Amino acid sequence: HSATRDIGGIRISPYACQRRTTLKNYNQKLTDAFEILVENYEFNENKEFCLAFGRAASMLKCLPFTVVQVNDTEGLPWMGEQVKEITEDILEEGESSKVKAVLNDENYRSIKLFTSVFGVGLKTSDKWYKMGLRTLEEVKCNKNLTLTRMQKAGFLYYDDLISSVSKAEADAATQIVQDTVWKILPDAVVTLTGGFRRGKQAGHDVDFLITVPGSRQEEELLHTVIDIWKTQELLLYYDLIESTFENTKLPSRKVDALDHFQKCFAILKVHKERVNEGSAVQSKVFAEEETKDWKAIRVDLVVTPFQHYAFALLGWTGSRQFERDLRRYATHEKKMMLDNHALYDKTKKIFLSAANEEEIFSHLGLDYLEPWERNA
Ligand code: TTP
Ligand code: MN
Ligand code: MN
Ligand code: MN
Repeated sequence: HSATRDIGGIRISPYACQRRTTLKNYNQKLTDAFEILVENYEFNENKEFCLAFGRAASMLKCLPFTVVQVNDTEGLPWMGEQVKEITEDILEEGESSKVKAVLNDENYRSIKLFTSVFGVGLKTSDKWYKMGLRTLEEVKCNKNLTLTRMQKAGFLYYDDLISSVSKAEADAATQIVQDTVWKILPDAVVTLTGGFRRGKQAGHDVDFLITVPGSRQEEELLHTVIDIWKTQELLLYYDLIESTFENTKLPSRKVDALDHFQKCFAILKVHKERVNEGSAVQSKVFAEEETKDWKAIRVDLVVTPFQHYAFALLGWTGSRQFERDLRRYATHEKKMMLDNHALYDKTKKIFLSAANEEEIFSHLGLDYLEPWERNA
C-alpha cells in the first residue's frame, strides 16, 4: 500500500506527511465535494468511507495541477472505485448527484446545523433529531431539554461563533493571551498553533500552546490567566481541564485520541478596537450606533511541560489529516508510537526526545515539512 507515483518529477506518497500540501488547492471543487461526503459518513459513523474520501481529498489537495479528466488521477493512491465515480460525475456533469442528495438530506442538514453550536456533538444532535427537532429555534423553545453550560454559551454567542475568525482577530486574541501570560511569567513561550500557524487566513477558533523553558512553573499559570481575565471581564465562557499526563505512559495507539495536557477551552470577549483590520474609521461609526463593540471568539489554550513542547506543537498544528497520517506512518513504517506527548521506538524500547519539530521529523526519517506545507 505504499506505492508511489511520479507526477512532474514529484513523488506522491500515500502518507500526507510525505507530501507538501500548501493552501493552494487546484482541485477545490472535488475536495469540497469529498469533504461533504466525509462529513455525512462521519454523521452516520461509517468509518471506512469516511477515511476513503478523507484520504482522497487530502491527496488531491497536494497536486500541482487541476484534475480535468479521471485519467489524470491514474495511479494515485486512495483513488478507489467510489472516489472515481464521484470524480467522474463532477468532471463530466459539473456536479455529483450523490453529493447533491447529501446536501438535501434532512438528517445531514439537521446534524450539520445542530453540531454548528459550540458544545453540541454528534450524540446530542442525534438525540434532538430523533425527538423530531429540525431547527435551532425548536431546540431553544423545547422546555424538556437541559442544555449543558457549554451549550448555553454556544447558543448565547451563536452568531459570533458561527462567523469565522479572521487573521486580524486571531492577532488581537494573540495580543490578549501574550499580555496576560507575560505579565505572570515573562519567560513563557506563547505560540499560535492550529490552522493559523499553517497560514490560514480564517479559522473556527484560535489555538495556543504555552510552555515555560527550564522550569515547572507552568502548573499555576492557566489558573492565574483565568483569574485575571475574569477581573477584566474578558471571559465569556471557560472550561479548564487539568493535566492527566504521566511521563511513563506510552504514546496512545488511537489516531484521534485527545491529549492529556492541561488545557482551557474558552470564549474570549475581543473588543473591535483591538482588531486592526485597516478600517479604523468604520469601527468608530459602528461604536456610535447601538451595536455591540466586541466579538465572542473561541480560544484553545494548551499548557505543556517544556520537554514535551515539540510534540505538542507538532500535534496541535494539524491538519487533522496530516496528524493521522503522521501517526499511521510512525506505526506502520517505523514501528514507533507518536502522539502529542512523545515518540516511542518499539524496537529499541526507548522514548526519543526532541527539542523542536525538525528533530521529530528526523527521528521518523522524514523530510521536514514547514507548517504551511501541512494543509493536508
Ligand atoms: P482545530 O482547532 O480543531 O483545527 P484547525 O485549527 O486545524 O482548524 P480551524 O480553523 O477549524 O480551527 O485543531 C487544531 C489541531 O489540534 C488539530 O490538528 C487537532 C489538534 N487537537 C489535539 O491535538 N487535541 C485536542 O484535544 C484538540 C481539540 C485538537
Ligand atoms: Mn483551530
Ligand atoms: Mn476545526
Ligand atoms: Mn482548536
